Amino acid sequence: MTASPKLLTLCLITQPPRILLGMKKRGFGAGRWNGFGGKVSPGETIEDAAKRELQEEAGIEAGPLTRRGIVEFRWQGKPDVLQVHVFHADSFTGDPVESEEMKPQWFAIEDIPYDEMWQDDRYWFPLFLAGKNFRGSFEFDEKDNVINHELHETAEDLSVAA
Ligand code: 6U4
Repeated sequence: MTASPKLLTLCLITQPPRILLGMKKRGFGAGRWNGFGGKVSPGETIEDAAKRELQEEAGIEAGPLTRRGIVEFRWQGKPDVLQVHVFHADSFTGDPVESEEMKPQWFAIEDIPYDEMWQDDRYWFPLFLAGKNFRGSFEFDEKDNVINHELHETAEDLSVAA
C-alpha cells in the first residue's frame, strides 16, 4: 500500500554564474550539498514553508519564489513517499549564514558538485537550470542509489497552487 505523500520544500537560489547550496549537517540527507528546505507544517502553505526553511537554514529572506518542479521520492520496499516541491528565487535579502542544519556556500553553476549530492539531482537540475518546469519520480535502493526514474518537462504553470 502506498502512503499519502509527505510534503517537503526545496529552495534553490541562482544568480548566474553562481548557485547557493548548503551542506546538510544533520538529519535526513546529512553530508550532501542540497538546496534549502524541509517539511511543510500543518496549516502552512507550501510556499510559506519554503520561505521559512530558507530563513531557518540559511538566514536569508527569499525574494519572489517560483515553484518550478514537483518530484516524488520513494525507497524500495518502504511505503513512504516524499513529495518535494522545488522553488527558485533569484533574489534574497540578508547574508547567508551557517545554521545548525546547513552550511551555505556559493558554487559556480558549471561546477555543481553532483558527486556529493542526491543522485536524482543530476537528472532534474539541468531542466531546472534551463528554466523549465518539471515533474518526476525517483525510486532508490537502500543505499540511496536511483534504481528507477521518470522525469518530464511540463508546460503546467506550477506557480499556481495544485
Ligand atoms: P525539520 O522539520 O526542519 O527537521 P528537516 O529535517 O529540515 O525538517 P528534512 O531534513 O526532512 O527536513 O528535509 C529534507 C530536505 O531534503 C528537503 O529540503 C527535501 C530534500 N530532499 C529529500 N530527498 C531529496 C532527494 N532525493 N533529492 C533532493 N532533495 C531531497 O535533491
